[in-house]
Amino acid sequence: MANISIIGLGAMGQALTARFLQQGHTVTVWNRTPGKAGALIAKGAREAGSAAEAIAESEVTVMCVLDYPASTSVIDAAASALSGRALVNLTNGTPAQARATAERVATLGAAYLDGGIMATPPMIGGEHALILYSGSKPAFDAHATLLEELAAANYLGTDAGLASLHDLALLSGMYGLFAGFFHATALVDSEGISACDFLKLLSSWMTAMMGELPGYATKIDSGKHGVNVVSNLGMQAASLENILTATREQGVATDLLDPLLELFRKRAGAGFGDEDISGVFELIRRKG
Ligand code: FVH
Repeated sequence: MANISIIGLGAMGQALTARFLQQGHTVTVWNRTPGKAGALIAKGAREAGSAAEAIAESEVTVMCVLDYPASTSVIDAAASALSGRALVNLTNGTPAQARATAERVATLGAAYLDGGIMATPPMIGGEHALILYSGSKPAFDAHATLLEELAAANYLGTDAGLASLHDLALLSGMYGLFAGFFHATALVDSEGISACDFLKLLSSWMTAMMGELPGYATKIDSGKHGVNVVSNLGMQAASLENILTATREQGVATDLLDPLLELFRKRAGAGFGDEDISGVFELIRRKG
């Protein structure tokens, strides 16, 4: 059993603390606003009077607060306590924020692991929860068993920004899926078809289309979008034009798909209409 400190008792911090307590660990908690630890204290948590006091109680501290300005203010306030400790920051932020925090924490003599939580609070400790980590490899190796109690732990490398990069990329994929769902459902909703009824058709279609992604990924990696083309971009641009025309005719907003049609037109207009739709990637990837 380990001593662990948790900073931040929002929805996620509460779930992380509850899981560690359930596993039998000694958990010290601190939250900016007092009064949020009651249920956790009843389960055995100890409440510290400051972030520095919480950090001093344990070899490893898990921080999960709103954003990086919040986590930076905690680190500033508790700077003197960090030397020789490990800080695992599960706060959502950008790769640049994670890298800057890693540098700052290193100057304070602490090991730093950044993390991206791919789970909601009720999922913590369950089989579908995943947390991505990057930063100090020795810290990850030392605490991996403990961290695995929260969620499957996937270590991505020593660059502290990698967990955030992957986290935000996965969330981008999720929002693309949600955007497709919203647009498709609005289209059928315009004729009174319920979202729940339509979802049966849509989800099996989307699952089938997931099968296209390995082929697109291969073309993106090779830069060869003109090989093994089954459904070329020119055809798909015409099809997307139809979708948007029908969308307008049905009185539905086209906002979610307009930018995609712009990219299709641009790529086809540049002479790549016979190539695969994966070529659109060349318009959005980082140049140089
Ligand atoms: N909840 C979720 O579904 C997602 C799942 C994926 C990961 N996210 C990220 O986790 C971070 C915390 O999210 P949360 O759900 O716990 O958020 P809240 O319930 O709103 O709690 C926020 C806590 O942050 C504390 N806090 C805010 N500002 C400060 C500050 N300047 N200094 C210190 N602490 C601060 C706040 O304290 P208080 O308002 O009670 O005093 C809460 O403890 C987040 O990055 C998600 O993106 C969650």
